[in-house]
Order: sequence, then C-alpha cells, then structure tokens
Amino acid sequence: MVQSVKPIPSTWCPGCGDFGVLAAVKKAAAEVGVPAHEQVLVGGIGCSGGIHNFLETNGIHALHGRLLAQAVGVKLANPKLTVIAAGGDGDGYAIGMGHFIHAFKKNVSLVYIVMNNETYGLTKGQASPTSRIGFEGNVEQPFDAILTALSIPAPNFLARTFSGDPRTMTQVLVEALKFTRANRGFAFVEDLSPCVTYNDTFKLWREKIVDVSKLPGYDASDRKAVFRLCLETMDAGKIPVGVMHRTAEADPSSGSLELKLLPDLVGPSLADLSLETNRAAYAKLLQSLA
Ligand SMILES: Cc1ncc(C[n+]2csc(CCOP(=O)(O)OP(=O)(O)O)c2C)c(N)n1
Ligand code: SF4
Ligand SMILES: [Mg+2]
Repeated sequence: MVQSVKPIPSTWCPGCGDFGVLAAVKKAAAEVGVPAHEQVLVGGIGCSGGIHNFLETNGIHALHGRLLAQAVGVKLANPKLTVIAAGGDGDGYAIGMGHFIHAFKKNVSLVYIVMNNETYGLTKGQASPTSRIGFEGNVEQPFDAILTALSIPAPNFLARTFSGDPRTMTQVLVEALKFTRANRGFAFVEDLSPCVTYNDTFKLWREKIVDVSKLPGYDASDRKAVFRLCLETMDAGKIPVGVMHRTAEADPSSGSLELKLLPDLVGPSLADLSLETNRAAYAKLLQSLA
C-alpha cells in the first residue's frame, strides 16, 4: 500500500552507513526540486529497506526481493512520478537477482539504490552474495553488481558511491534523479554502506576505494573501457567507485520503457476509464469477445 506519512525517528544503529544514503537522498531531491508528493520511495526488506519510513514521502515497504517489480509498476501506472527503489545487497542480489538483471534491459526510468554492506544486516550478519571469502564461513566468490550491470548493453545510468563520502553520493544522486526525470531510463547506484554492527568496513573501504571517474581520459559512455578499468582496479586489490556508465543523450538506442509503451506519459492511473467516456470502446471490446 502506498502511504504518505510523516517520518519516524530512525531505527538504524548509530553510525550505520545507511544514514549517509538517507542524507544524500534528502539533499539530492531538494536540489533537483522533487516535490515530496510526487516522489515514491519503494523500500526492500532489510535494515536499508526501512529508509522510506525516515523521510517525508510516499512510501511502500515491498516484499523481500520484489521492490523493483513494485517500483516498475508504480512508474508505469503514473510515469509523472519520481520513483526511487532502495534496499540491501541481500534483497537485490540474492532473492531479488532475477528482477535485478531484468531491470537493466527493461530500462524503466527509476532510481535504484542498493546499500551494499556485504551482509544481511537485519537478520544479524549472515553472509550475503557480496560477502568476501572467509566472512561468516563464506567460501563463494563475491558478486560484483557494477561488472554485471556493465555487461548488459542497455541505455542506463550506473554508479558506485561510498557512504563515507556523502557529498559525492549526493552529486551522483542528483545526476541519477535528473536522468530518470528526463525519462532517459534506469539509474542504478550501488552505495558501499557499512554495517557497523556486523561488518564494519568503513576503514577498509576508505583505504581501498579508487574513484575511477576522476582518472585522466575517463569516458563514462565507453562501456568496454570502463569494464576493463574496473577489472584492473579490482585486480590491484582496490574497489572502483564513480559514475560507471552514462548513455549519451543522442544514443539512438536510448529510450525508456515508459516512453515506448506510453509516449504521452499518461499511465492507467491518470487515464479516464469511466464508462461514460469509454462506452463505445467497451462496446467494441465486448463485441470482439462475443
Ligand atoms: C521471503 C523472506 N525471506 C527471508 C526473510 C528474512 N530476511 C529479512 S531481511 C533479510 C536480508 C536483509 O539483507 P539486506 O538486503 O542485505 O539488507 P540489510 O539489512 O543488510 O540492509 C532476510 C533474509 C524475509 N523477510 N522474507
Ligand atoms: S544492523 Fe547493520 S545495517 Fe542494520 S542498522 Fe545496524 S549497522 Fe545498519
Ligand atoms: Mg545488506
């Protein structure tokens, strides 16, 4: 159920990385000028997914791993809304993985923020798909969302940020919001957001992060070059962050799903479905079924 509510005090542990995301979402929405009543925040299940409770906005607490299905539904029902989906690495990359992959190719204009803390925070610190080998007995290779996203040649906006640098996170979110509000497509932002209670990686990540987008000659529209740069950075034991892909506005393959399906951007929730207006169309439909 979509609810417009006053924010409640946060239930997160003091120092949780998710506070950086909350601050950045508030600042970016204010900078871009998104009115609270035109914004819908769809939260996943997990500590991170509670974010919509701490903002004055319309919010949905989605099913575990199904926040993207609900966010896509909201956007297609009313493309005039600004939709932000936000959840954790467990929610997005484990139970939600199927929806995650398809979101890039669907290319609906919404912002998806994954607060990656490499653990299931809410359920007390089990290994997640992004956990490093050795964490809580994990023996599997960690999953990398940015490399996966770069491998899908869709006209998206892709970025990785760090909660320890909320200023950059705000700038990236401003870009992501503008991208989706211009109906250019899906904007994915993975924020490295440490769980200070079960996996405090603030210090480690601060040392390992490299903002590849600041390197000389960097071009965020060159998917292949950025993929190679990310791999090289990871091979050197570092974590690449920055804007990883930004499809050029003039790219002929650009085009969000809502523009393809609803070129006038009037979704079913705005359409006049009354019997009076549509009597002739209904009669024709009934006739076709007879
Ligand atoms: C269908 C279903 N399976 C399992 C759970 C238990 N559960 C609640 S939150 C969660 C994982 C949360 O991890 P993540 O998405 O990384 O969020 P975080 O708490 O780390 O922010 C799980 C497995 C659930 N609520 N529903
Ligand atoms: S358990 Fe971890 S992720 Fe959850 S609120 Fe506390 S610090 Fe944040
Ligand atoms: Mg998590």
